[in-house]
Amino acid sequence: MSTDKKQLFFLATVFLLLLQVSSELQAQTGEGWKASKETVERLSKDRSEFNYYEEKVPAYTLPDILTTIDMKKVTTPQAWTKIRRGEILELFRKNVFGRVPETPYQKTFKVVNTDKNAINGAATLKQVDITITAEGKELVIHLTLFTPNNRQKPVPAFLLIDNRGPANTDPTRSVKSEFWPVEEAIARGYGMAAFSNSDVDPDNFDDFKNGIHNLLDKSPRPDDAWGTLAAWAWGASRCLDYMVTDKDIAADKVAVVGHSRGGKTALWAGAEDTRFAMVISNESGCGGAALARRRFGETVSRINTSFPHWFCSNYKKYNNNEDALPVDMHMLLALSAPRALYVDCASEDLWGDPRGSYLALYNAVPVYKLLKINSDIPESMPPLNKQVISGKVAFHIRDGAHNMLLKDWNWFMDFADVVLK
Ligand code: GTR
Repeated sequence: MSTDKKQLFFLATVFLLLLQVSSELQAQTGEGWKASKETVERLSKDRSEFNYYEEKVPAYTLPDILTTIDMKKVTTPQAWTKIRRGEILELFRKNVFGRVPETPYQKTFKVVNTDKNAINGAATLKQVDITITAEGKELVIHLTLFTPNNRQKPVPAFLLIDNRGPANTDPTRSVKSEFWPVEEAIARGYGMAAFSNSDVDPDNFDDFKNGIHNLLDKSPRPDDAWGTLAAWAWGASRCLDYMVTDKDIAADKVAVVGHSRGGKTALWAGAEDTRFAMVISNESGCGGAALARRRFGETVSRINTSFPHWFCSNYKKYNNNEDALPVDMHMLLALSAPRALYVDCASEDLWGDPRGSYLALYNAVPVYKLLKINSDIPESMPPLNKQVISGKVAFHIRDGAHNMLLKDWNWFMDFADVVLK
C-alpha cells in the first residue's frame, strides 16, 4: 500500500470509529420521553376535565422522605429501618390503603392437581387451594404455579396478581396470553405463579360484604379499615405463604407483579410483606406509582369516586386536597427498599401519568442510597423503549397502550437476571 493510501485508510478507520462512538453516545443520552402532542390532545378531548398537559401541572412540594414526623433528619440505615419506614407504612395504612383487621383465621394448603409433564415436559404444574377459615366461613384462593423441570436448584419466581380474569392464567395452556407469558419465563429459568384477585375480593362496591371482608371484617368498619386493594395484597401474601414452603421455589427470590390496579396492589403487597424480594408495578398510575400531587390524568377524587371500594375511607379526605396528604407515592416506592423495584409505564397511558411515576421512583432513590444500594437515576426520563437499571431499581416506558405485554416481561426478566439470580 502506498503512503497516501495508508493515510486514507487510517483516516477512514478513525472516522468510522468516531461515528460509532457518537451514535452510542446519542443512544445513551437520547432525548428523554415526552408524551406526543397528538396523544395529549386526543386524551384531553376525551376527558376534558382531567389534565394531560405537563405545563399545567400545579406547583407542589413532596413530603420529605427522610425527615421523621417529629422533624428529625434520617441519616443512617438504622434510623430508616427502625423509625422512618414504620412511620411511612403506618401513614399509608391510615390514610391510603387501610389496615388489615386482626381477626384470627386458619389457613391450609392443598395441592389439588400436579402435572410433571406440563408445557411439553418443560415444566411442572401445581394447582394449590389456599383455604382461609374464620368465624365458621371459608374462602379459597386458587394458586396456579409452573416451575421449570430443567433446573439445578430452587428457582426465582414471579407471582402475578391477575386482575384480568382467568383466561390470562390458563393452567392447561391452551389459551396463552402475553399478560402472563409462562412458556417464555420457564425457558428463562423462572417459576410463574398467579392467582385471581377476585378469589380474595370481587372487584365491586358492595359495602364490603363479600370476599375476605365477609370473613375478617368487624362492624362498624373504622375509617382506616382495609379496602379491596389491601385485601388483594393480603391475598398475594397468602400465596407467598404457600410458595415459601414449595421446595422448587427459592423462597427469598419471589417477585410480586401487577398491572394497573394489580400494580397498585403489588406495591402495597411489597410494602406490607418484606418477604417479597422484588416488586413490579406495571402502569399502576394513580394510587400506585404516580405522584398524587401532580394531578395529572387520573386524580385521587376520580379514583375514589369510580372505585369507592379500593382504598380506605380516610383516603377520600384527600379528594381535591392532595397537598394535605401526609405521604406521596415516592414514599410508597421507598417501602420496597432495599429490595428490587421495577416501575414501568406505557407511552399512550397518560391516564396513569408516566412522568409522575418516574419522578416518584427518582424521589425514592435517596432511600436506596441511604441503605447503601448503588442506585442512581437522572431526573429526566429515559427515551422510549430504553430500559434503565441502576442497582436495585429499574424503569422503562414502552410504546403503546395500557397493557402488560411480553415486551414488558422480557425487561422484567432482564432485571431479575441481574438482581434475583
Ligand atoms: C382504570 C383506573 C385505573 C387503573 C385501571 C386498571 O379504569 O382508572 O386506576 O387501575 O382501571 O386497573 O386497568
